[in-house]
Amino acid sequence: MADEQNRPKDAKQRQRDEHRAADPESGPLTTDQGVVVDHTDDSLQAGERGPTLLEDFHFREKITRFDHERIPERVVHARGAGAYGYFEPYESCSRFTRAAFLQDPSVRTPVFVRFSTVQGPRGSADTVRDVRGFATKFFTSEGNYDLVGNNFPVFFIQDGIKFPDFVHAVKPEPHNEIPTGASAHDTLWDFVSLQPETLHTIMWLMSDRAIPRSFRMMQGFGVHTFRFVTADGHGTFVKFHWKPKLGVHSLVWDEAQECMGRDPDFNRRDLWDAIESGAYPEYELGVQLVSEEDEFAFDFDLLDATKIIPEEQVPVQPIGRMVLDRNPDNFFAETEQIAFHTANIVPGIDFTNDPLLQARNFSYLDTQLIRLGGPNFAQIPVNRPVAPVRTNHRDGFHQSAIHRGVSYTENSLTGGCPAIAGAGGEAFSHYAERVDGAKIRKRSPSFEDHYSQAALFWNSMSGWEREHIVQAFRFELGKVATMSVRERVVAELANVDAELTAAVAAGIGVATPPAAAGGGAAGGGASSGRAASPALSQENLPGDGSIRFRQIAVLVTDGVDADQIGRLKAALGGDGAVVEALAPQDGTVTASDGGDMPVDRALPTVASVLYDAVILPDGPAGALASAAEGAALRFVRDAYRHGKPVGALGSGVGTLAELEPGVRLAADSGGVEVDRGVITDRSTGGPSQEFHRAFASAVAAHRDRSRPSLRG
Ligand code: HDD
Repeated sequence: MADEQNRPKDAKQRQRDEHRAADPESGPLTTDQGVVVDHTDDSLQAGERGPTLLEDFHFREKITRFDHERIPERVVHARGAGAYGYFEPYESCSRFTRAAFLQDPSVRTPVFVRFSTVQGPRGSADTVRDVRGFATKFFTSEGNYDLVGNNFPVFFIQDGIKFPDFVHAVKPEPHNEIPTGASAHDTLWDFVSLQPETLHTIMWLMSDRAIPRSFRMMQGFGVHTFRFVTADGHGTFVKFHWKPKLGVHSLVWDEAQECMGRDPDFNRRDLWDAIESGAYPEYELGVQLVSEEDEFAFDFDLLDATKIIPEEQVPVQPIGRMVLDRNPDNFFAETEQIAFHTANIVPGIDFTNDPLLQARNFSYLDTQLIRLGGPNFAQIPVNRPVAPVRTNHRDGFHQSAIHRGVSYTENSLTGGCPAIAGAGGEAFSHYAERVDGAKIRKRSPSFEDHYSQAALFWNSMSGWEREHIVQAFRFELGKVATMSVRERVVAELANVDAELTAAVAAGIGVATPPAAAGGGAAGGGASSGRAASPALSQENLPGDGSIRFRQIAVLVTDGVDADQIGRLKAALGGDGAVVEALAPQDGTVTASDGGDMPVDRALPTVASVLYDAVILPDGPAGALASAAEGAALRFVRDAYRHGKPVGALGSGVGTLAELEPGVRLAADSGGVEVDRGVITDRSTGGPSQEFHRAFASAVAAHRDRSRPSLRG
């Protein structure tokens, strides 16, 4: 926080200063009217044991204000967490867009990003299986630009008119409001089974992409094909990609489920704490560009939001980076009241006729009107553009501007102001796309293929990713009570891949249907063509090798070598990781030299699922196992079976074998050994540089995929 005060402020931060409420330390408690209050713990009453008096304006105001604290939560994406930061382009993008914030590498544009889950209410757990929202508001010099994306590049439906149907299906069942934050129930899968267009995105939902380890470790996508427009009016189709510097990493389902109980705020806390500690999340913005001449060069329609443009076909060009470096001051004022709108665009960026996008362009404004209680929500500090605002809009609920002068165009009384800029120059002008056609309510035939890209995704997955997808389908469909729904979903899967279908069917008590001829491929579903896009596999998104703000547990007990713990903390902490000493109880442990060593946390208050890796340091072998009464044992076993890096030093290697008898240890070579993410060094004194390097690179790689327990 001290750092925050010292850093130079951008235009948005300076604007926030203007709106910050009076500092509580600057004087005594007052009413909303500024009247100083003498006492706030007893209401005004007639006599010591008498009734409360209506004239107690402080009491009435206090209770009324409390009664009115809640506003409607977002109908979707209710649970979220956000942060401020900045975006800077690598170089001028003037060749394909005139957008001012994409011109000058020396200009930083302030941003606010809100990450979210979709299905659950505001109080639901973070680590549910769900799409994650990734919405960015750029406070550009030409007005606010909102890129309201997700961590999947595709969406469940093709036309926004189906959005209420989809959301009603995925939300909890209407009669009992179960399940919270989960898609594993009949209505969602009934919808899926009847709407083949959902299938591609369902493949993403069943993959580990739907349970990210951290908002700092997931991609973001604009999903739709948008349009870049140059200063001379030339248009280029564009898809937006955010790529996290730390790589794309996920939880495994077992961990995700346990996290919901151990820390329902797992992702929110990670984002907050990382920023507080100075480990600022960073993402690279990339674009896929398609010239207008190539609009029909693909075997899918660019306007169909259930399709990606494979990166192997159109490479992603990096154009800039975004860093999130400030937490909000107040969750409600900022993260809850931020209002995104897909139609908030700036000169140089425009829409396409994607029917999903067109519907969104109506829905987001409409939803803010009800959620934020009227049309003046752009005046709420978090939403205010840093560009000047001069409109003829007036009045309405919660008007906070004191407008002067007349409010119509044209006028002669205020000198014709605000002036009309006219076409060209700084004004936004809509891209002059030629459109003509009959009014019809009909899906374009070019949107018809629902299977090829579902299969492309499946074909692009590594072995472990496929196993996790099969397990996810089995879990979700196994929760569906209606057998005919299970059967219909499996019949749909038969259009994607025969192996996938058989594996899912076998787990949910459904007969494997005959292989479908879907996608034009006889016998094996659309996957038989075996087209693959390596860019889709998380295996190929390792990140920059950094372990910034990764959480590493060191299990300690009496007799531990305190100097070794200090060296571990220095070495891994030097890489940006958080290293915590966990002991059976809080306070201190007695180190081998007889001194007290502080403990960071008591083992029973935490769990392996909250850490990325664990180390068993040198110390009396077995002491930890007996002293921790099972907490250490469970910690190490969970870490091991979840494929996390496990390190052991000196006699800690013996403790590891005692706690997890299933562990495979390499033969003692007298130095550092690495076997499937288990890094050991039986010599005393360490950690050596070699151990440090091997352990840090295992943490950066996130997980060893070959552990038998992870293979299902
Ligand atoms: Fe949406 C919120 C992303 C389709 C209607 N959506 C919302 C948020 C994100 C997305 C990230 C949360 C914004 C925030 O943090 O405040 N939505 C998407 C993506 C879509 C998509 C990537 C498909 C490509 N959405 C979509 C459709 C409709 C909506 C088709 C309606 C026709 N979405 C909404 C909404 C929400 C919303 C009801 C709820 C709260 C809000 O807008 O501000 O208007």
